[in-house]
Formats: sequence, C-alpha cells, structure tokens
Amino acid sequence: MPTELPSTTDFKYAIRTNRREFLHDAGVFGAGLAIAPWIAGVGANAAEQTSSNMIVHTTSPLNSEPQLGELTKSWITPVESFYVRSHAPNPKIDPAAFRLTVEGLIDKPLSISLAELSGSFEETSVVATMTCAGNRRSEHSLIKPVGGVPWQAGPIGNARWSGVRLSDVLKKAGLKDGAKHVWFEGLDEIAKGDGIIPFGASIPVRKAMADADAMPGALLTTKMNDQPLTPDHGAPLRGVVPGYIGARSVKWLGKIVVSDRPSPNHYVATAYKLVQEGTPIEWDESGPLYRFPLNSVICVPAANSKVPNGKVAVAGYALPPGTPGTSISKIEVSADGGRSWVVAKITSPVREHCWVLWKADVNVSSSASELIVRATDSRGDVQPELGQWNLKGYMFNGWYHLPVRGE
Ligand SMILES: Nc1nc2c(c(=O)[nH]1)N[C@H]1C(S)=C(S)[C@@H](COP(=O)(O)O)O[C@H]1N2
Ligand SMILES: [Mo]
Repeated sequence: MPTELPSTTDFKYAIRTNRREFLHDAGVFGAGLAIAPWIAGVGANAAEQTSSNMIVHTTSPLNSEPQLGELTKSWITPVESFYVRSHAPNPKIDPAAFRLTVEGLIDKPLSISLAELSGSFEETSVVATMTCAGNRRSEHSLIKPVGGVPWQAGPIGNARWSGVRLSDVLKKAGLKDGAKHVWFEGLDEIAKGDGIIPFGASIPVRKAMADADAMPGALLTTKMNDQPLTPDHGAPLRGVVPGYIGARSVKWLGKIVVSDRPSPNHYVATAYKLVQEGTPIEWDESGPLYRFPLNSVICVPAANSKVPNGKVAVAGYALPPGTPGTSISKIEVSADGGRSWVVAKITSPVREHCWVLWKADVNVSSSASELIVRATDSRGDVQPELGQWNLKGYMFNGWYHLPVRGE
C-alpha cells in the first residue's frame, strides 16, 4: 500500500497511480477492473445495522447514516432517515431556562429566550441540504487510509428548516464597524486533549447578511420538517447555513459572538481544512472549509446487485456546489466505464443549496461491472473524475462508481 503521495505536480495522476497501486497490492487489480468493487460497503464492517435501517457507526455520540436506497424515496428527507453526526453526547438543555447569548462587536449584547426569539423576529422556512464534509470518506481510504467516521455516501439529507433569520438578530444587536465573522458555539461538551470544548463554527458576516428572497444567508432554527427539532439534530436551537458543509450548522446553539476574525474553536481553526501531511505549518497555511462541493451518487440499485442484461432503473441524488445562485443542470450515468453517458431525468425541484433526485434507465451489458454517475452545475462545471485525497477525508466528489454484477 502506498504510504506517501508521489511528489508530482500532477495530483490527479498521483491519485490514479496510488489507487491502482492500492488495488494491485490488495490483489484485486485486474485488466478492465476499475475501483468499483471497493466503493460501496467500505467502512461498513465496524458499523451496526439497526431496526430503523440506519447504519450506525457509533452510538455515543451517535453517528449514523441511512441506507442509500432510503435517500431517493423523497426530496425532503424524513427525520428518521436523516444522518446524525455528533462529536459528543447530546447535552441536556431545559428549554424554559434556555437563553441564546449574542456578544462581541455589537452595540447591544442580547440574551434571548426561545419565546422571545419566536416572538420578536419574523418566522421563515427554507429547504436546504445538509451534508457532512466527510460524506464519501470511505472512498478516500481506497486511495490511502484516513481516520474519522468511515462515512459512505449517506451523511446527507434535505430538510425544511424553520426559525428566524440570523441577519434579523444581528441587526437587532447592531453590528459594529470591523464585524467580519459570526461565531457559533454549541452547548455540547467535547473531550479534547486535557479539556472540554464546545463544538464551534463561524461564517463571514457577509454570508450571515446575504438574504435572498427564497434563501436566507443563515437561520436560527427550532424546527426540522415542520416538527420541533429532535435532540439528535440540535434541539432546542440550531444554526443552519445553506450551501455550507454541515459542520457550520451548529446544533444546541447557545452562543453567538461577532468578531473581526474567524472563530478560534478547534473545528474552525484546525479541523475541517484540506491538508495532505498535517504538519503544523500546513494547518496554519490552510483556511477553513465553508461551501460544499458539486457531487452526485447512485443510490439504486444497491451496491453489488445482480443486474439483468438490458435496461436497468438507476436512481440517486446530485448536489450543486454551495456557490450562490448555482443549481444542478445535468446528471449523466455510464455503464461502460465512462465511454458513453445517458442523461438522467431530474425528478425533484431544482434549487440552489438543495440536492436534486434523479433517475435513468440505463442499458447494461452482461460484461458491465460498474455504473458511474457525474453531475454538471448551472455554471457548466462538471464533477471531477477523481476525488482529491486529503488527510482528514473531506469533500470527496469524484465520479461515483457503483459495483454491479451483470448477468
Ligand atoms: N454542537 C454541535 N453542532 C454540530 C455538530 C456537533 O458535533 N456539535 N456536528 C456538525 C457536523 S460535522 C455536521 S455534518 C452536522 C450534522 O447535523 P445532523 O446531525 O443534524 O445531521 O452538524 C454539525 N453541528
Ligand atoms: Mo460533518
């Protein structure tokens, strides 16, 4: 197995080489056999299957993702099928005593109860996709092993989030000159080194204030799919930042700080960055991740299914990048290793910061060993053929390969 990335300037080539070497060393590389057999189900070994049909990676804290086939059943993901990614057990919060505090570079510090929040600010809802930066992490490990929860392609979901606009709360507090970043702090207690830290995030003030008609820059939410937030998803209050990786949408939100710089919290200052070696210098050189990348995944049929020779019904999701105003414009599926592509039919609404669901009838020959999907966004950007390996296994968005067995 390769232990280091070649120091070539052609990173794409390096990845391909490593992937081949990996397969070769693992004894499964053969002529015409691509990476497919390894993709689905990778990392599932340690995970536990529950009656709720979720793949549970860890129980305390809970880290779980749905079976892919569940995801394409509905554009809005039911809460029961929505992944959970928590760094510590759910904090116990008394909603009656709960206060959200707002401090920092503002004119008027605030301490707001849940009743005051819903009573003083206009309620609004948005449909937005939440996805973990570690979605598809198990595919990084095919190139070179990475640590962390071995997510398959299920830590993603689309929900209707209801609450108040963050911009309205910041306007009430009054932003001072020099206010550039908004920090969020959760009420959870994460053991880190010798101490306990909360989960934290931050977003630029400009993003917080960037409300469009149908799309707020960020929301402080109390409901998910028109029901009160569940403890796993951050009750009683969570931030939701459309277009950004899930890590910026802080659950159990207790504190907001307005600052001239990004949050020094571990999950902004160190984690959630793209690094290769992970040297202290490299961490310092890298900026925090914000927007999620263009992506697409095949959810049906299940991995390693036997598919008949002839037309096969294929379905999945595609996510536009978190670039403002960008939506999905095309999804293509190939059953011949990328030589020819069938354009899929989009079966859901098409919006910025939201996934689309799609389906396609694809002609599969008896020799086919995999199906591939790739998406194109409204700016004309196409998903890259190869995912870019990084130490923490974030943002994997290479063409998705689904292994199948032709008849
Ligand atoms: N307070 C707090 N907020 C958090 C987290 C956390 O561990 N603690 N995890 C983050 C990460 S990494 C993701 S991907 C999303 C997951 O949201 P979900 O569990 O509601 O799906 O929550 C984010 N917000
Ligand atoms: Mo995440």
